[in-house]
Amino acid sequence: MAVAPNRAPRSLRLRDGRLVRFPAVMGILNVTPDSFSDGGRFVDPARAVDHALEMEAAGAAIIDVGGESTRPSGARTVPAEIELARVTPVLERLAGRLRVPVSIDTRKAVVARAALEAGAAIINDVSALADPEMAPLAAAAKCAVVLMHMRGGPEDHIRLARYHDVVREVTAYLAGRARFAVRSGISPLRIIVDPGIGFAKNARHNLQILSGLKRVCALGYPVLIGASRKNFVRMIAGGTESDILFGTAAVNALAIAAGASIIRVHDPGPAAAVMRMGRAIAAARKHA
Ligand code: PMM
Repeated sequence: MAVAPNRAPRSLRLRDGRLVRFPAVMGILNVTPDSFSDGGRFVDPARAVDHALEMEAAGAAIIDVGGESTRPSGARTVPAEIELARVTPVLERLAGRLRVPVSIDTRKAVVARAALEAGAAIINDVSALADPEMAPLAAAAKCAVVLMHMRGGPEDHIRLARYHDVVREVTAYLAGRARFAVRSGISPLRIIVDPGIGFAKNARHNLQILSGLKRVCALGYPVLIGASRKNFVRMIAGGTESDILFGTAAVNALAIAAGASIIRVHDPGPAAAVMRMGRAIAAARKHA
């Protein structure tokens, strides 16, 4: 059953009528004490809101709010009550202040439901609808969903990083989860897929996915890439602040050139500049 549009749509229409044009920058707002890059910085809701507004001003077209760190190597599963206590005050304060839509980065339907009630428009689910309540919730709410590839929980990332052909296996998994989403009543026009950079993947797997990204894009769904500041960037580009920033920018530029629709980043300013250049070059190609 072909469920995806033939080519990835150029934009995403949200349930409230707002349009996100691709390629788009998603700014990361981790309200967690332990995320690998920004852990602890935005636990205070007032600071979190200020940072969301700064990211919007810098060019983020979506703000992704998360209350559970899923970073590889040792992130602990957080009980739903704690996740809710972290994200709800931030979502409530953001409502009416942000012009751009909010996505909720969660694996738990109970957290997603509360976030949708507080105004979120997108569910970013790194477990690709593993919670049995998640797909019915997304279908009924008519919200967009990000389906990401990973294996096991954050604690098994390294053990499970074994593939014959990582691009083929990840693409097949995403196609399967998208079929499941459509069977569950989620419109194919509301599905975004994500190969899950760094999730049960070593540096070589991440590079193989990025170099084979066109095969993921050929699924016909918008593709999200979250490479920002991840370990493989530090390993390859170098560990200084500018190495990490430029290394991330290089990944994002190449991902957009390969057809990615959304880049998820900690630093929306540089990412938005990369995206503007990408758009301009693509537009010039059309007129050539
Ligand atoms: N990475 C992290 C968390 N959530 N969601 C998606 N869709 N894709 C990702 O690559 C992703 C994610 C971990 O990184 P962080 O701790 O910097 O948020």
